[in-house]
Amino acid sequence: MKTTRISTSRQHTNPKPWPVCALLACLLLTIPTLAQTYQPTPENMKNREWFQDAKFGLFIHWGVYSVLGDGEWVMNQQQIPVKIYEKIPTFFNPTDFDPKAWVQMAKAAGMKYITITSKHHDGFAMWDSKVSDYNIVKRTPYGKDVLKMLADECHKEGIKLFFYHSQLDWHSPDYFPRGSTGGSWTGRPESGDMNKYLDYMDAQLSELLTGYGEVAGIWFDGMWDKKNADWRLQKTYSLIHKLQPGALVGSNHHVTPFEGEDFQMFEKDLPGHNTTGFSGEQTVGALPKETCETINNSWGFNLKDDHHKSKKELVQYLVKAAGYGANFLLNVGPMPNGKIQPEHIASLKGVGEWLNVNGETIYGTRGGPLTARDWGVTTQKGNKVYVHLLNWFDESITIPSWGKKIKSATLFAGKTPVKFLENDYGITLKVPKANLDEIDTIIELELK
Ligand code: FHN
Repeated sequence: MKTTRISTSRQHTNPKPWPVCALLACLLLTIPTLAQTYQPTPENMKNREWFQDAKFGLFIHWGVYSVLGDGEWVMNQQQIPVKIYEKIPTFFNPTDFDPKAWVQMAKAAGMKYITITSKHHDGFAMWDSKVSDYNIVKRTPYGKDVLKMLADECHKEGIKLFFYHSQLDWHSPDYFPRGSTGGSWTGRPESGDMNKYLDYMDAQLSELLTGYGEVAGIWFDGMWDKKNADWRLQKTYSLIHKLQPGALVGSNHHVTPFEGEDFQMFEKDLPGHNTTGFSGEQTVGALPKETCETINNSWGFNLKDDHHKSKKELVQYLVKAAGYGANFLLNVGPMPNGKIQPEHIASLKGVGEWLNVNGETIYGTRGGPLTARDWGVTTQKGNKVYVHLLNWFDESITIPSWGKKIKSATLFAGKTPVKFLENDYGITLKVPKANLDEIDTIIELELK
C-alpha cells in the first residue's frame, strides 16, 4: 500500500549551490513527497478546533439491514447472496422517520454533531445517488432521500453532519479481489476491477460533498477488509479536500493515521487502550481524537440486544474520553420504521441533563495535566483544571501535582469551597462524603 503515515516532526534543510542536473534530480525525487504532503487549510484547522471543543456526537447506523433486526452485518453473517439481499430494500419503508425528532434528540443529549451511515458494507446508498440505482430513492417504497432531509434539518439547527462511508462493499462486482469478508457466497462473478470500484466510490463521495450543503467530514470504514490493497487514499482524500477543504477526513482502519487524515478514531476503546482488539496496531497520534461506542452492544438495529448502557456508564465514558482529549461518538441503530428505540432516547436525555449542569467541565476542554487514573480523569480549559472523581468514595484524595500551583478548589456542583493541601506528596483534596456524586464528583481547581 503506497501511502505515507503521518510523522509528528518536519525536517527543513538549507540547500548548498548544486550543478543543475543534480538539482533537477533532487527535484524529481521530491515531487511525489511534495505532492503527497497534505497541508490542511486554515478552515480545516479551525474545524479541527471546533471538533475538539464539541466533544460529543451521535453516531447513526441505519440502512435496509434494519429490516431484519439483526445488526448491520446480517448480509455477511447469514451469507445472504446479493440477488436475495436486493429484495430487502423493497421492505424498507420508514414512514415514521422524522429528522426533526432525531436532531432534537441529539441536541437534548448535548451532542454537537451527527455521523450517519451514507453507505455501509452492504453497498446500499441512503441517498438519491445518480451513480447507482442501488439506493433508497430508486429501490424502496419510501423513495425519499433521508440524507437530504437530515442534512437540511441539521443545517437549520446548527448541528454539524458527518457521513460515514464504507470502503468495503459486499454488493459491487468491481470490489475485486475480494477481501477477508464478502466471499463467494455473495454470488458475484470471480472478476472485477478495483480501480473501477474506487472510481465509483469517489463518484458517490462527490455526490455527497456537492449536494448536501456543508459536510463536516467523512468517516471511512472497511479498509481493514483488504489491508494490503492500494486504496488510492491520496486521490480520494484530495478529492474530498478539493470539494470541501474544511471537511474532516477520518478512517477507522485501526492503524496509525495516513497522510491526508484530519482526525483519528478509536473503536470501542479509549485512545491507547485495546480491550476490544481493534486498536492493536495503531499508535495515538497528534490529530484530534474520537472514540466511538454502541449504546447497547450493536451498531445497526438489533431486535434481541437489550444490553442498554446505563446513564452512569454513558456519562463516565464521555468524561473519560474527554480526559484522554478525545470526543465521544455514541451510536444508535434506528428501527426500520425510522424511530429510535425509546430506551435509547431516554438514556440520551439523561446524558443531556447531566451535561446541562456539568457541560462546562467537558465542552471546550482538552485532556487534563494528569493522565487517566483509577480514580478518574482530569480535563482543562484556560487556567481551570477539572478533577473528575469517577471511582472514588473516600473523603480525601491525594493526586499528583504537575508543577502548577493551585489558587482555589471548588466543588463544581454547588460551588462550595474544597479544602486542599499542596506539598511534596501532591495535592490532597477533602470532599465531605455528602458531596460525593455516584457518577462524577467534579472539583474545579483554579491555577495561580
Ligand atoms: O464493520 C464495522 C461495523 O459494522 C461498524 O460500522 C463499526 C463502527 O465503528 N466499524 C466496523 C467494525 O470495525
